[in-house]
Amino acid sequence: MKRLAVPFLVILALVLTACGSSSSPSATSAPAATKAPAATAAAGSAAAQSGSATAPAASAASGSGAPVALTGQPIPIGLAIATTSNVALLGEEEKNGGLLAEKFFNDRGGVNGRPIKVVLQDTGGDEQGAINAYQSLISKDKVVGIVGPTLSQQAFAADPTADKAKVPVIGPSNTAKGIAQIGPFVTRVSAPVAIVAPNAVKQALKLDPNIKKVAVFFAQNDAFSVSETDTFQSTAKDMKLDVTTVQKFQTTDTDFQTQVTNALATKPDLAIVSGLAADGGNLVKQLRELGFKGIIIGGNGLNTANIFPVCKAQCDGILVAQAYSPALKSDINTAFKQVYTDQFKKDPPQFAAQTFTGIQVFVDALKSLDNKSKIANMSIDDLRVALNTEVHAGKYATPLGDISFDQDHDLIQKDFYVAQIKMNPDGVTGTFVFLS
Ligand code: 1QQ
Repeated sequence: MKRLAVPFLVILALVLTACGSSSSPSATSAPAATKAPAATAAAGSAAAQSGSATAPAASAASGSGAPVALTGQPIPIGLAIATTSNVALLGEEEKNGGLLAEKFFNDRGGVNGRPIKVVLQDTGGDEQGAINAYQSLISKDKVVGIVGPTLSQQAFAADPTADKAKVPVIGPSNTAKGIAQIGPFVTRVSAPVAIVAPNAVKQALKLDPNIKKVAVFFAQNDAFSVSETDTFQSTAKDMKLDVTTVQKFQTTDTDFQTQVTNALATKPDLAIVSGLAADGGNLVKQLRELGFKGIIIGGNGLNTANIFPVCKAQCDGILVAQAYSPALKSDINTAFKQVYTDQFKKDPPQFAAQTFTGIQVFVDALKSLDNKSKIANMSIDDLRVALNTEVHAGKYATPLGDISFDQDHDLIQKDFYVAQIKMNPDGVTGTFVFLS
């Protein structure tokens, strides 16, 4: 297979290049939901890399009732994530993990000898962009399933579209409460914040057992941030900490002087920030600039090295709970880590690992489905429905550890960690150092 797949993909790439058909309509038309000047450069560089991998799958153009594809043609799997707007600070790592999965699994024989094609569709940072991307993947590319979108805020808007069309969705980074409840075709490989986030508070208390007073900040226009702050606030109360203030902001905000000043007046020992990368990074920066010396916990929206250009040296010390550790010992994680570090010269971050895992779950489920009844003989509609059932029923050995899905088709995952950002003396580069 290895020998067959590579020339085939090369030919496919040449044909697509010659046809000039690699553009992504929703990429350009989706309005950006978030804008923050401090992150523009970083978001811009992420955007500049996008668009190269969108290739309409030649296989399934024959209408929804026809067999999904001719033998030997790649199986299209959608990847609907943000590669433009400030949300690309998070989506860029998902793109890396998702596209790497295509080659990784094709090098290992694809789906019982048939290659997959990961069809990347940019969602931009807002809800409508995600809906557009889904519609294009479902109707034009005829994907068997979708890994996406980047934000829970987008999932609540776009996943119902896939659910109605009976197209299975696996959320790579949708951690808010209620994602699996969107509908029977929606699941995720991103553990909910309710399970992941409390680990960061426990770690903060280990580092400083004298913490008593907590200032909490959250982005009120973002579903994940609202869900995460709920978890952080109840964890703090469960641990007998005093939440002295709850400060709200918007993911589009760049100036947090008012919130920070209000919070500092309550003399907190710990600050907890639930927002996205650009706003969250700027808020951390301003907390330090205005004199906050205590520990800062960043939520999942700050879980990327792409915040380094935003908060720079002031990112140092931020604690972030993790649903992935590059140090996990397993065959699949060792192999994944190897190919990732070969390509990107650093350990895989959580969002890359989760997106890789989303593609893997589809590949593994397609294989086991094909072993039971040949998928080449199925209509695309039947295949999507059967694949959804297969996804929810399976057990998977992934870079995130062993995972499966519960009776509500939500994720079951065992291992969680906490990392701390360590900035280098240059104030620009840094790493996530795993503490537990
Ligand atoms: C969500 C998240 C984001 C911070 C992931 C990028 O966890 O929206 O659910």
